[in-house]
Amino acid sequence: MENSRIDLPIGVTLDRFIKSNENEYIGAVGAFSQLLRDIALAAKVVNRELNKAGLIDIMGNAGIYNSGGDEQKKLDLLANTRFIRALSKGGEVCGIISEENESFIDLENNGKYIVAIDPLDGSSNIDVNVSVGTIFSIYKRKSDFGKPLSEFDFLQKGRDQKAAGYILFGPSSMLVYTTGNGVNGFTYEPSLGEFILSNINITCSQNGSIYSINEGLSKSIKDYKIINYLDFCKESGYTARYIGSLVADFHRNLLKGGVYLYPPTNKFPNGKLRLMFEANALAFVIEQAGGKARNGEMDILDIQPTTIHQTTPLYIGSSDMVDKIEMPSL
Ligand code: P6P
Repeated sequence: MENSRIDLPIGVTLDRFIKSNENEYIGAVGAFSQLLRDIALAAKVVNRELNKAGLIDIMGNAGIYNSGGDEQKKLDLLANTRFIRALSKGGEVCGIISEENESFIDLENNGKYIVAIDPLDGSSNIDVNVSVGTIFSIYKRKSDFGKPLSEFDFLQKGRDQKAAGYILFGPSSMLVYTTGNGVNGFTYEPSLGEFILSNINITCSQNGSIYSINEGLSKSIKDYKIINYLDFCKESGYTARYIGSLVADFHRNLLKGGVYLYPPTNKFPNGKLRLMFEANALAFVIEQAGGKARNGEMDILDIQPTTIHQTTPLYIGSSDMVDKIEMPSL
């Protein structure tokens, strides 16, 4: 589809950008625009709470565990509540799946859209004031209106996403998203309470020299292609950068070129990252920016999910770097 985007200058607000490009969202009649606004609203609320996390008792563990066995942080639960509340009130969403909830949430309304969300990824870093992020995917409902939702509505391939993106809560907070027509970034201006267009049509360089992996896992990686690739990176003098927050590592690699790897390990034989809550959204963004996202055998976006919380190996970033990872011998 030719780029139907209306070119807008740096400095316009997210609201203006969404409104000006509403024609992209076929059949949206404003519903899709409102959904994007609902996500931005929740992001502003979470941003405010993260900024004062050190001052009020919302850090640390909540003493409960999510379905993936991760100990939930108080801020995980707080962010989850904020996004679910904003999406529920907006009325455009009929169902939600969240990394923090075991099963899907049927909002029992006639909303057109389904949202998959990781409300606060990398939250183990928040207690030490390191950047964290929210990752979201938007799909169309598949079942007929008026019928109860089922897993069928949620287990959609990443290729079927209508939009996807992330919010990076960092030195400055950013919302980066795509609707399948390029990738744009909006920087949050707290004094205005607005996300402002700051990065137009972001593209990921075809190659790069930054690789992101938890090197502490090296002894538990069995795939020789990954071991060979890590040796290649070191022999090539690449830079190792690993923040431990996927959104932060992904965003740096998107802007500077690079690749993030989370291969199968002894502890996570199918990979650690969630297909529906992390990999699919970032795979949509990276492909729209000219990069690649693979699981070692196929495009992430072509994986047919079988369970809501399934995990996947993830190799994502500059296309030439991702290609090299899968080469049998370098
Ligand atoms: P490890 C955070 O828990 C996360 O999901 C990603 O944000 C991050 O890249 C990865 O896991 C870190 O995992 O095993 O290196 O601590």
